[in-house]
This record gives sequence, C-alpha cells and structure tokens, in this order.
Amino acid sequence: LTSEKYPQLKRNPSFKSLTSEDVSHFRKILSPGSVLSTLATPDAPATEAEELHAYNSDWMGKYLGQSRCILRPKTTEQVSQILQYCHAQRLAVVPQGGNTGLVGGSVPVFDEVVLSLNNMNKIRSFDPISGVLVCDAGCVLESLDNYVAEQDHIMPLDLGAKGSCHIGGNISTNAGGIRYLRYGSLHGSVLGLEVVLPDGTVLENLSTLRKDSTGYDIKQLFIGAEGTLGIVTGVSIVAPPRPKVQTVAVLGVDSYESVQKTFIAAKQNLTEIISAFEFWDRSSMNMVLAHAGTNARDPLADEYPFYVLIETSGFKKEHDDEKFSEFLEMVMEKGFVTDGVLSENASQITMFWYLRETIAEATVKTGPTYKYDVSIPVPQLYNLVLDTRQRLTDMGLYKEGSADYAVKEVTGYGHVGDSNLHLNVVAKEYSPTVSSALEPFIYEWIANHKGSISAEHGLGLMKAPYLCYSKGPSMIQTMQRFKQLMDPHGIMNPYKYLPAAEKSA
Ligand code: FAD
Ligand code: 2HG
Ligand code: ZN
Repeated sequence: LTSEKYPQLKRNPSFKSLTSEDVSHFRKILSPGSVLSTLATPDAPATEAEELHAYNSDWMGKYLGQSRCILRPKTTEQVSQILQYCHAQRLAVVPQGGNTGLVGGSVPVFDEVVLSLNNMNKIRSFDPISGVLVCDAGCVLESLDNYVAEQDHIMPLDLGAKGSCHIGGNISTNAGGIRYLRYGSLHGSVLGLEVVLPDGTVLENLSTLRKDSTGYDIKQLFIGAEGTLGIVTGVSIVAPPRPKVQTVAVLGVDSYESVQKTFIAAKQNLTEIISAFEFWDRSSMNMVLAHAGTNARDPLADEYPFYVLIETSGFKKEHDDEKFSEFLEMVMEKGFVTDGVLSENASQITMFWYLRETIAEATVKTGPTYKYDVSIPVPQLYNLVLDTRQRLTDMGLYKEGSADYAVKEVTGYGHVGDSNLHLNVVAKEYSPTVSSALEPFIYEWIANHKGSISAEHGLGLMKAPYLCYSKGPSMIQTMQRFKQLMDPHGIMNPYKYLPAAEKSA
C-alpha cells in the first residue's frame, strides 16, 4: 500500500494487512454495529467507504488516511481485548477522540485500524467536596463543563473545539486553550488516568487524590502522548469552583508593543481575577468578520492592527467591575489601548469570545491553511508573523492585500498570556512550493528564539520530523526508548510523534 498523499512515507511492512477474519474477530468482541469495515464478513456486509471518510479525514481537510476498519468500543474491557488482539496480530491502531486535532495525529496514514472513543462517554463520579470528576475518556469537553456547572464547578480547560473534542483527546494532546492562564496545565489538574497499554494490559491509575507521592508518576507520560503509548479510557480531573461573575473586554490596540504593555498592566492590576488574555491581528479579524454572517460584528467603531480580549472571572461583581474599569481607564490614559468595549451581558460575552474562538475556522474557510502553534517569548512573538510575511513576499508568493498570489493571508493570533502564538498561513492550495517556503524556515526561526515548535496542539504527523528543533538528541533517544518499552511492535499511532529511530549498524 502506498499513499499519493504522503509520497515520502512508506507503509511499515511489519504491520499486518487487515483481513475479514480480523473484522469477524472484532465483531465478536464488540456488538456488530460498533464495527465499520469495508471488508465484508460472513455475519455482516461491507460498509460503504464514504461512511469511513469522517474517520479517515481531519478537521482541516489536510490529512487523509485509508483505514478499512473503525472500531467503537463501549467499555475498557473491550478496548483491552482489541489491543491484545492487535498487539498479537501486528495490526496498527490509531486512537481517535473528537477528531479535532490540528497536526494530523488523529487520522490514519495508511490502513491502520481506527479505535474511536465516541461510545465511551459516561460520567463515572463527581465529588462536590474535592471537585474531582471521574469519567470515560470519550466524554465531550462541553458536556463535562455543563455537567460540573450544575454543581457550581468549571472544567479547568476550554477551547474552541469544546463541542466535539473529547477529554481523552485533550489529555492525549496536552491541550492548553483559553483557561490555561488561570487554571494551568493538564499536568496539574489531571489526578489519574485509566489507560489500556498496547498489549491490552489495563493500567489502573484513576486516583482521585490531589497528593500522592508513591512512585513514578506514570500518568504524566500519557498526557501529551498522542495515542503512541496506549489508549486513555478513563480520566480523573479536578474541577475548580465555578466563578459567579465574568466580564470580557475587547480592546483596539495600535501596535504589538502596546499589546505587551497592556498585558503587563493586566497582570499587575487584574491580578487574581484575570482568566484570559488573548490577542489577534487585523488579518484574523477580517477573516472572522467575512465568515461570521450575522453571528458577529466588530464591536469597535474603527479598525485596529491588533485586538486584545481580556476576561476576568470572580465571585463579587462590584469588586470585579471596579477593578476592570480602573484598569481600562489606566491603559487608555497611558495610550496602550485606543478604544475598548466592556461586556454588559452574557450574550455580549458570547459575541466577544466568538470573535476570538472562530478565527481557526475562519482561516480554513478562507483557504487551505498551514497552522503553526508555537511558544515564543512574548517580546518576540509577533516577529515570527512579520518575518514569515517578509519571506513569502521576497519569494514572490505573497503580497499583502492581493488575492493573486499562492498565499492569501499570513495571520497571527493566540494565547499571548501563555506566550503561545498561532501563525496561520492561508494558501490557495496545499502545495510543495508553499510548504517548502515555510518549513523548515519556521522551525529554524523557533529554535533560534528558544521557543517550542508545539505549544499546545502536539506533534502528530506534521511535526514528527521536526522534533529536533525543540529537543536535543538525548531527549529524543529517551523518548524513543520509552516508546520501544511500552509498544515494542510500534502498533500505536505509527509514523507520528517521534522521528524514526536510527538503526544502529
Ligand atoms: P483527536 O483529534 O481525536 O486526537 C488527537 C490526538 O490524541 C491523536 O493523536 C489521537 O490519536 C490521540 N487520542 C485521542 N483520544 C485518545 C485517547 N482516548 N487515548 C489515547 N490517544 C488519544 N487545542 C488546544 O490545545 N487549544 C485550543 O485552544 C484549541 N482550539 C481549537 C479550536 C478548534 C476550532 C479546533 C478544530 C481545534 C482546536 N484545538 C485546540 C486542537 C484540538 O481541539 C485539541 O488538540 C483537542 O485536545 C483534541 O481532542 P480530540 O478529542 O478532538 O482528539
Ligand atoms: C485557538 O487557539 C486554537 O484558536 C486553534 O488553538 C489555533 O487553528 C489554530 O491555529
Ligand atoms: Zn490555541
């Protein structure tokens, strides 16, 4: 099997090609309706290939696999039996959550079996005293947030894909999102995980304890492992108390320098109530407004080169209002911010967030998008956008404001409060000319500025070959040794995450 999509990749010949006997075996483990396969078996006809398309293709329409079998288990025991079989048979497996990943990690490359967690979506327990939620890995993030909201708690993470992404996918990508500034990393809020290892062993580590210093903290290895070490089936996560008051401001800012000054002022003056500090540029705003229809409008009278969204979350309205108003007065007086609008009700909060959260979608509606999610120290963060624009202009691939070039938009936005830039390059089409202009240029730039080539989206298929720009040889070799130890046949999410290990002579 070869792939026109990935001519540079070769299918690993040590993986078995799926047979109808394998599919029959899976149908014995799962109920027949939980197996989709283009291979017919004596007890079930073949599924139409189109039905598998959603599992073979990613959210951006950039990656496309050729899986012939989708498995949708309902229990951890079923996941265990599937992996035990795949391990013994050398069948490669791609775990899939909500399939909203942006680095090509969640879809097969060749004919790997897809194991979707869609049917594993039960809440197991919630303790209102500790705020600890235990649930299946396939629970959708937004449903969990709605569930804990009923008990006055909040999920410690939130992101634009919340309506589709799974908590297991969030954990497997070590997702960041818009509450990171306030509640920190999943490495802190996840208390325990239940994981099925590549050979089918169930690792029972669903601790609900905040403090536990007994041995290696093995769950941390699976946070951000992108399905390469096993399948997360259960999650224990601590949900903080839900703030009672939220306020959001959208500010118009004249320069990136002023974005930074506003950030410093926000940290100093909004202190304990600040819950998000996001920014986006003119080009992002233009794309969002072009695609928003009646969902949103520019809340400011004039156009600005940069926009900042600040959210505060607290428990006393008068206190928060006073702090926010004083802060706004100060940043406007000092000239950091030229214009701004403060939310007055819940629907305005939704509208302001809509402007920020739909940028990712607006870019892919504008054209095929190269997405770079990177960490860079805040002072240099926007320079990557400027330097990329300059490079593409010099190469004759881009001209600001013109639609006649290979690249339509070079846009920057992100979680500036976490030093996390999203550089999006919107092209007319995905092409070797554009990708070779961008890579490795962007990764070299990041390495030169001591950044990270992946802040929150992970490595997937996209960044596996470029890991060396963020991690040295000893780190990469140690990761490869872990992978070899946990998954000796390499069946879990192959071709991704790590560069291929060099064979010793
Ligand atoms: P998938 O896309 O299905 O899978 C992602 C990876 O995890 C794959 O490698 C897959 O094999 C593996 N995986 C999934 N489930 C499991 C499991 N149970 N066990 C083992 N491995 C598993 N990301 C952010 O960090 N911050 C953001 O603000 C953000 N905003 C986004 C906005 C939009 C509109 C979109 C489309 C994406 C956004 N993302 C963001 C990226 C994406 O939503 C996250 O990476 C999310 O955590 C992926 O969850 P998922 O369930 O969709 O996982
Ligand atoms: C966001 O913060 C997401 O909006 C998506 O992480 C970023 O699409 C992107 O590049
Ligand atoms: Zn993001």
